[in-house]
Amino acid sequence: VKYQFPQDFWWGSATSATQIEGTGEDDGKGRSIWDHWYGTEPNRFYQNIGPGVTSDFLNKYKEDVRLIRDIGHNTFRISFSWSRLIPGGTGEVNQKAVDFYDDLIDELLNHGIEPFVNLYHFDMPMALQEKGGWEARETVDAYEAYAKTAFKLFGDKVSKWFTFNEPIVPVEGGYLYDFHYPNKVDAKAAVQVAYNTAVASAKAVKAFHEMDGTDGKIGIILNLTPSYPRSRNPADLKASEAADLFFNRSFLDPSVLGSYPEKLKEIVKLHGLAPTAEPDDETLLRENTVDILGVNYYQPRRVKAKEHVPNPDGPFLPEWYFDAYVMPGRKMNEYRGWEIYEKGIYDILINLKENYGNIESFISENGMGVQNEERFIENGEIQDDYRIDFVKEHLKWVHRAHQEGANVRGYHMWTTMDNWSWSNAYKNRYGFISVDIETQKRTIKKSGRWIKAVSEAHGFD
Ligand code: BGP
Repeated sequence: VKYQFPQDFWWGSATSATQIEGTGEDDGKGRSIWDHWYGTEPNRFYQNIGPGVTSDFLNKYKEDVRLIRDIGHNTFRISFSWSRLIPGGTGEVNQKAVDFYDDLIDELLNHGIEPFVNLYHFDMPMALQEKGGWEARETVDAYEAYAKTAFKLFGDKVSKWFTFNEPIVPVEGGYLYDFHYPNKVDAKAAVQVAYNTAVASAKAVKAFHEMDGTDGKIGIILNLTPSYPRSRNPADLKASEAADLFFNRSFLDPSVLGSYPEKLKEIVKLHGLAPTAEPDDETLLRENTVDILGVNYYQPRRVKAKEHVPNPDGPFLPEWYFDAYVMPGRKMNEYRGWEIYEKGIYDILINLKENYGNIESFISENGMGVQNEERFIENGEIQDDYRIDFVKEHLKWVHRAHQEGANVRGYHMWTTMDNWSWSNAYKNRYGFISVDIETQKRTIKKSGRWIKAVSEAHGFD
């Protein structure tokens, strides 16, 4: 085997509750912001199709666990739906949800698959959103209580926990660029939301480490979009550094190093955006950094100096500091409009090695959404060679980073089986396993057979 990975490398894929479970009837789930947004307000997204039934994991999980075993996974990421477990956001626990997650975890363990559990994947309980969501400090307390409940219920079976998936995305989507509920444009709120999320994460880390008899690990999952300047000109370099501060280091530094970059604090202060904090927060953040980091990597960010000075009377956006652009001639996933730059994954891992204490990490998402994959069916199987190539080319760079000493422990693709997506519904399909949304029939794609062979050989040629 030319590209050999360690015997204990984690091979798997990732999912999230809202995207796979389906709401379920009579199961006591409270509403999340997604149920609300798609259920009661028209929104501007793809055909206005909400998460409703999606891939019906709630009912199909036993069959799905067998399929996950059939594609050779030794690990698999789920998220808990906060509003399923605690319908009101705080208070009473929903026993049906406990039974569901408990049985799912048992099922995975019985099939030799280690569950990775993420506590929050974009899905704020509506009951808490109505009281301000992440803008409100009470939500931090509610989240801490939720995390403790989850650890208490499942801490004896689950040993890999994650506090958040891509916490910068709800900041951008909900408070800057209008693609998540509550879809405002308000930089002051955005900074407060980011800050409260980081504090909530540190509180969960602290609670986990203080729990009796746990030998598990707790981490955070960040979407890192490495910033590449157009040139070595000081203005381009500065612009690129700013983008990195806003979109990567805003969570990477507090989560892994325990403090915010000074330059980011300066910018935030300069614009009068400093968040409201509590006196103990600084110590809390410093003392409760994560054990492990999940890296979601989809695309790089190409950055150049601003060509036009922004209007100082307009609302503040990070783009006051840089222009993003698409580099001509680059490989693109045209379905999503994202550049494909495989070396980015290596640059991230080397950066973690050199500047973040070589923290234990894994690739927690990387993948390729493609439209109308039925086109590629031959002998009843989707021939997704493009996905195999995509994963392989990224894995080659992961391999190289590992060879050079990066502490990377695994690779999870987005996603296991085709599912609903936040703003594109079912348009782009990402799975190793296809799902016919009408009939709920599952079929393993060629890439599913391929990843099984890779995990069995611990690598590929
Ligand atoms: C990540 C999210 C996933 C998933 C993925 C694919 O940012 O963590 O939940 O949706 O992106 O992106 P999309 O579904 O928007 O094409």
